[in-house]
Amino acid sequence: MSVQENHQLSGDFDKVRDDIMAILKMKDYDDGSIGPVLVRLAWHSSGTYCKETDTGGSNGAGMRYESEGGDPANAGLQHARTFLEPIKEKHPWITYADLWTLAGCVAIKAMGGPDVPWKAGRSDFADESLNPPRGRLPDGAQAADHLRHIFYRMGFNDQEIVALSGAHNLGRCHTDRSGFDGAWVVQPTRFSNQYYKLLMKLDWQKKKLSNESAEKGASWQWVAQAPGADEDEPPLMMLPTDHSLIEDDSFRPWVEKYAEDRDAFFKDFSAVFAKLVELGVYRGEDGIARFSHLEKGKYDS
Ligand code: ZEM
Repeated sequence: MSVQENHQLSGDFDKVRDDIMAILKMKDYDDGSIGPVLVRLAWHSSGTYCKETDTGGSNGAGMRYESEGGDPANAGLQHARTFLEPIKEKHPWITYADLWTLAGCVAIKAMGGPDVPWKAGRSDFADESLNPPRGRLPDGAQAADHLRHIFYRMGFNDQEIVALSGAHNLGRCHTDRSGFDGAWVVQPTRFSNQYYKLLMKLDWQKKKLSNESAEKGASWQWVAQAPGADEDEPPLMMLPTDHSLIEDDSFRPWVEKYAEDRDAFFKDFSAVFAKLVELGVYRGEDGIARFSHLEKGKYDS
């Protein structure tokens, strides 16, 4: 057993949490916080899970390798990984797979969101042979049927899809990453249910995007001026997938509920984000996660 495996459960996770908290504010980065991009890192490391084949998910930290890290769907997340590197250096016993998921949970809480239960024990792949194939993460240019295809594969239902989408209260789109442009809410470093309120309330219009964006698969998005904003301020935005939540008869009631009931959203978001970062993480009796159900059998014997 490696040194890493011996210590990865007994390390001081409270110290790691404190060190993550201490790097969240960054004046010159986006809206002054790296919290949103850390949340996206946790999500994209987990969102490759497929329940049929029991592959993908946060265990393994496959994004360290080109096949996953270089996926255009993960554009920009190299920044998140680099921001966390000093923390890994200071606490070398923590695995990347644990650090990336923990950082997302810490960031959610620090930005005013709910406590998300988090458990240690993920391991890091020794090479990229167990990495999931590309193409498992959602494409914002699509609509409700695509969201179902992607999130049902992970084992989520319609309510959970709408709750997870509320993460778009945080952060922004970057033309040089996804091709989409702008933030969903006025205060994108504050966790709230504004995303749902704005989806319901504003007069969203389709806007064509630049050729540079179109080349990344983002040919248009929804835009609306924030309430009370000057005309020269950049508008708020919604992805086609975000807006599809209010066009769909099964998704829409959940948008309405979360717009009206902040506490219900916080509670449901906490549960669903905790479920997300646990996908495909199977711990043995020693508390250390195995790689895939096949490998699990091998390790347990
Ligand atoms: Zn996102 N997301 N996402 N998301 N996401 C972006 C940014 C962020 C979709 C999507 O295409 C995009 C979830 C679900 C879905 C965050 C969290 C979560 C961006 C902008 C796109 C295009 C990337 C860029 O240009 O930098 C789609 C289609 C989703 C399907 C529902 C879920 C689930 C999330 C967490 C629970 C966050 C925090 C960001 C902001 C990142 C940042 O850098 O500010």
